[in-house]
Amino acid sequence: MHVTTPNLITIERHILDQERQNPEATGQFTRLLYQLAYASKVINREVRRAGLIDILGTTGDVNVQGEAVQKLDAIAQETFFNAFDHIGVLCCMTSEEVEDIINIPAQFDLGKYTLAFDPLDGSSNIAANVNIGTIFSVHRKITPGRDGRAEDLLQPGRRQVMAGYVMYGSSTMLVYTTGKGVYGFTLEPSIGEFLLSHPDIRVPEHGNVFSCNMGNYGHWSEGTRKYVDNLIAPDAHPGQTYTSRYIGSLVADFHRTLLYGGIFMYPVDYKDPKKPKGKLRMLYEASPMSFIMEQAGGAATNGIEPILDVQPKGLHERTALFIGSRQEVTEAGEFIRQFG
Ligand code: P6P
Repeated sequence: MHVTTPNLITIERHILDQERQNPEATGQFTRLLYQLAYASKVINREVRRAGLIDILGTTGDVNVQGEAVQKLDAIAQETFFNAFDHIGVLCCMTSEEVEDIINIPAQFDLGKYTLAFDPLDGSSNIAANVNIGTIFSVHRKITPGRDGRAEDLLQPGRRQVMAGYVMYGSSTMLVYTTGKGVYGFTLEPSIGEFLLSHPDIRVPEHGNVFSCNMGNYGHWSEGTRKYVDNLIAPDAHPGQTYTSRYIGSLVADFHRTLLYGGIFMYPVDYKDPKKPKGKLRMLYEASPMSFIMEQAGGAATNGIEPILDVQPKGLHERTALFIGSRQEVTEAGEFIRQFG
């Protein structure tokens, strides 16, 4: 009996198909994506067995954000660095876990791309077995000379050439865009391959889920508070009611918003009116997620302007983020424009 295997499209086959469609491709992108898939599988293995061997808990170190470094963070950071330092595709990197720009070791070739990444976002949720994720963003080098500089990383998100994330949840998914749509791959553990499961993801024009940490409501701007009040007011949206979902892990909250629609927001916090601050980091959280969301037909702003148009000034600068279905993000912006 002839056994037919379903037409499985691995991420490697997808990447090669994309390369074939790009006449000036040099293969650097392909190598980068291959390594992203490889590093994700290694981190996935560590996340899956974290509960079984003693790698939960913290290393005792504190990262540049002042957050306790979870052991899995450290493993994920090392895994990413070791996956990319030698492939001759990057000129420099930046990571949530490392204060300064990460240079490519002298013994390795330099390439024409930069990589910004959060090796394990949402790690404060690890012990509770909540979905966590890896986020990455790629730009082309723009400064002269071979060595990467901060200016190569500090580019508006509109210039990204690739962005994506890996979510370690009930299944492990890798979602990415290179500016030609958004593709989702699900890891088939028995063969160790990411298989195309979500070709051309599109976010609904409107969704009835809003996602934010209501514990911060008292520190938001008047416009943000009025927007949320309006979402839950009984007669504000005839014929539709909004429901609230908040996981507290960006990749998980974002992934649900991408697939189901609605809005995820982490507004500016005015606890200290003289020093309003965002929480999410621009280079390796807001910018890549905004590239993906716009590619899927959605929108992403800081409440005032598109995230992708903002010129970053610091490797770890933070921002407000309103991201999701075009209808909800636009409405939030209208309240903030009107009420501040
Ligand atoms: P809060 C995780 O630490 C993170 O950076 C994002 O993954 C998440 O969206 C946010 O912080 C959650 O912040 O203040 O609601 O716990």
